[in-house]
Amino acid sequence: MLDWCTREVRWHQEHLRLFGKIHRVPRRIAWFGMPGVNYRYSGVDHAGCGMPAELSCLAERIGANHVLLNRYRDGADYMGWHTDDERGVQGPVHIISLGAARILRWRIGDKRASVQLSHASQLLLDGRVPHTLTRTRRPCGERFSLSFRRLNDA
Ligand SMILES: O=C(O)CCC(=O)C(=O)O
Repeated sequence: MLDWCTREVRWHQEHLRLFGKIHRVPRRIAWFGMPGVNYRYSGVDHAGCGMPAELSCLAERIGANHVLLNRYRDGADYMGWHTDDERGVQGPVHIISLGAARILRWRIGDKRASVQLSHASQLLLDGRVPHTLTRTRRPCGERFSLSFRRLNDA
């Protein structure tokens, strides 16, 4: 799967508009979903055009119909604080990690916690919980995350 992510997946550099300014998203992304399934976040559509064979077995077992892939090229790539409770998301998000280990932090009320996501680990996350994949200054190889979701069909 790591090899497939590195060699076969077509990665995109996304840009988001925040308070009228265009920002480069600090990671690369790709997505796959069943036709008719759209994951919209930060005002951008990520519509499904089919699930590749490499993901379909896992997606079926998890009960997901959409997968967002993130590519963190090194420790400078990250994902800021956010929730995954957009309209149409059903159940938890399943995050599978590949490659370098990175820290995911979350907060519930005033309580904060973190976990190291190592290669081939799976994390189930309640999408209402704010979380972040932080930057790191220590030397760090490439990491991929595959986040599987069940979304309402269009
Ligand atoms: O890369 C990660 O593990 C975090 C992924 C994530 O938060 C998301 O896809 O919403």
